[in-house]
Amino acid sequence: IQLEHGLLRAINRNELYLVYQPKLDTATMSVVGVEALVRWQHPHLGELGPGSFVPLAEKGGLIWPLTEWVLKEACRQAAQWYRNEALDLNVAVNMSPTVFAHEELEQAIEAALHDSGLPPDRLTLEITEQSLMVYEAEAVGVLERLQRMGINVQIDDFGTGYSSLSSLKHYHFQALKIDKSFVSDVVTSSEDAAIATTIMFMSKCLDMEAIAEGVENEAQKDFLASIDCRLMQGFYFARPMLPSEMSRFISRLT
Ligand code: G
Ligand code: G
Ligand code: MN
Ligand code: NA
Repeated sequence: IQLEHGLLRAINRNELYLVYQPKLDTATMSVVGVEALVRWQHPHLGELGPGSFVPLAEKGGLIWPLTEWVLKEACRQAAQWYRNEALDLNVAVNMSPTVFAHEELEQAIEAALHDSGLPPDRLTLEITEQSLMVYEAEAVGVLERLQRMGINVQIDDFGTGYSSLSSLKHYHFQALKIDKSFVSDVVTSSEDAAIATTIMFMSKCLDMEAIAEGVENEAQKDFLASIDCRLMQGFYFARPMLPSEMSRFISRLT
C-alpha cells in the first residue's frame, strides 16, 4: 500500500525511467526495434524493477497513469533518438491487460505519437494473450483501430497464456514473441525444442514474424537459427540499457 502511494508520486516526480533492450535480426546483426522496460529509482529503496511495482499498480488502479507515462516517454525517446542521433528505432511498450478497458487508451496513444512526432509505424504494443481474453469485447475494436493507424502489435510471452490459438484466428499480429521459458532449455529439452519449432512454423503459416526472447547463449542462438528464427532478444546480445548507450551498442554491431 505504501509502495502504491509512492508510485503516483514517483510518476509526477520523475522517479521512473525507461531502459531499452534491443531486438535483433541475427541474420544481418541489425537492431529491428527496442523494448522499453520501466524502472523506479526509489528515494529510499533504491532501484526497483517492474516485478516489484507493476503487479501492485495493476491491482491498485495505478496501471493507467503508469502506462500513460511509459507510452509518452517511450515515444518521446524514440523521436529524440531519430532527431539527435539519426537512430530510426521502433519502440515497444508492454501493455497490461486491464488498460484495454480504459476508455482513454486510444486517445493517450494518439497524444503520445502526436506530441513526440513519432510515426505510428515506429510504435509497437506488446500485449499478452490475457488481454485478448479478459477484455475481448473492448480489445477487438481498439486493436483493430490502432493497427489501421499503422501501430504494430506483438503477442508477448506467447504460449504461456490460454487463448493463444483462438486469438490467432481473429487477429493478425505483426509478431509472436516466443516466451523465454521455452527458450531457456531449447537446446536440451526436446519438448521445448518442439514448441519453439511449432511456433516458428505456425507464425510463418499465418504470415506473422516470431521473436525469440531470453536468448542467453550461443547454443540457444544456433538452435533458433537452425529452425529459421532470425529475430532474437536476450542477454546474449544485450541487456536493457539507458538511451545514451544505444548508439554505441549499435555502432559496435557493424
Ligand atoms: O525488466 P524486467 O525483466 O524486470 O520486466 C519484468 C516484467 O515487467 C516483464 O514481464 C515486463 O513485460 C514487465 N514490464 C516492464 N516494463 C513494463 C511496463 O512499462 N508496463 C508493463 N505493464 N509491464 C512492464
Ligand atoms: O514479459 P516480458 O517479455 O516483457 O519480459 C521482459 C523481461 O525479460 C525483462 O524483465 C527483461 O529484463 C528480461 N529478459 C530479457 N532478456 C533476458 C534474458 O536473456 N534472460 C532472462 N532471464 N531475462 C531476460
Ligand atoms: Mn515484453
Ligand atoms: Na515476454
